[in-house]
Amino acid sequence: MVTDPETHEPGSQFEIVRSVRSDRLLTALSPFHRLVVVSHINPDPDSLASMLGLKALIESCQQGKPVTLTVDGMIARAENRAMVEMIPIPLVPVETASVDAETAVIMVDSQPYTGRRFSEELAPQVVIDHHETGGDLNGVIFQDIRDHLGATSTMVTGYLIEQKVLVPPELATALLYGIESETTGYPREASTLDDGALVWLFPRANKDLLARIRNPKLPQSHFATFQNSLINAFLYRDLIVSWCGEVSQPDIIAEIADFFIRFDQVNWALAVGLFDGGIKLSLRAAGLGGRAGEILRQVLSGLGNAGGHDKRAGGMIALSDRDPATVDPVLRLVRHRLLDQLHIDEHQGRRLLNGGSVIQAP
Ligand SMILES: [Mn+2]
Repeated sequence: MVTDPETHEPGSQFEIVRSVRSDRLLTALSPFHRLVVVSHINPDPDSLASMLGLKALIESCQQGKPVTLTVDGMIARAENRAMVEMIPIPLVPVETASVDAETAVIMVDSQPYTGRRFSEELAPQVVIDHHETGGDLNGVIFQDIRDHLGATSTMVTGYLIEQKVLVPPELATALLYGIESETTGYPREASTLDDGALVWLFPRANKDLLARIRNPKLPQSHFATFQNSLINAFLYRDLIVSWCGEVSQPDIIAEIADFFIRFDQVNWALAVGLFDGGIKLSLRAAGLGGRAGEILRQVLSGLGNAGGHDKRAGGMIALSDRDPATVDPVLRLVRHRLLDQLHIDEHQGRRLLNGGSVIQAP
């Protein structure tokens, strides 16, 4: 029997007249004639798949209602680009989306006023998210915010199951990858609902397509950033800090943090890089009760924005210019505050790697 990832009840005896979340979502949307879906900047597979799933839900349950999916920033990581190249996701730049009194804005995988968007101009009527970073929900008529879940795609999969919407292989693949990309790394942040959704989606997904999304070709800049991050990695007790320098795409900072948290001598990993007029940071915590989101918020307090969960967090600091005289003091302050938060003595720092021999090409 299929377990419903939304309620986690297999064919429950409570099925009588229970109003499920997707019913309330659809009721909230029914007075509107058009829908625009927005997410955070540089959308990841979870937000892209959630948008695609909502489009399928609305097109099935409120037929004829136009649904516009928008993109803010860039789709950068090779896996994410592969996903949107192989699964047609009709995205328009968010600044071209027009909204009137008959249009509802749905925000997925983010909340208003959390510093995760370029503009707050499109105020949502509906917010569907799993982040702990609370936003300003003024004027929101339907919200489904469950921060114990690993992915927004899990919620959207639940809606599709509740409404018995046909999920074609490409959509199942997108939702599966949306959940998987948020929950596969270690430390893992997923709930039984995420696992239930993965189990439901797997037989419906196109596994060849999934394999191609998971393993895209990588540009030369990817390896250059890894080289930089290894050369400039410093150990402070059980924390590793990697200064990646200028990066060619913003998502690689999270990949570097995921890479270093696997080092067997650390419980914490911070990756920092410069991208597009700002500093991007990713923090990982390997241990139990890591509080990564809370710690990064403290570290960036007054400097920028941060958000995330206990084990995985990200943040951004805007810079007025790229002069080392501007950048270096900020980086020093970030390191100082993080060491302070983790009660680590600054003098313990040492390079992860020293030298290494360059061999002549044979
Ligand atoms: Mn997400």
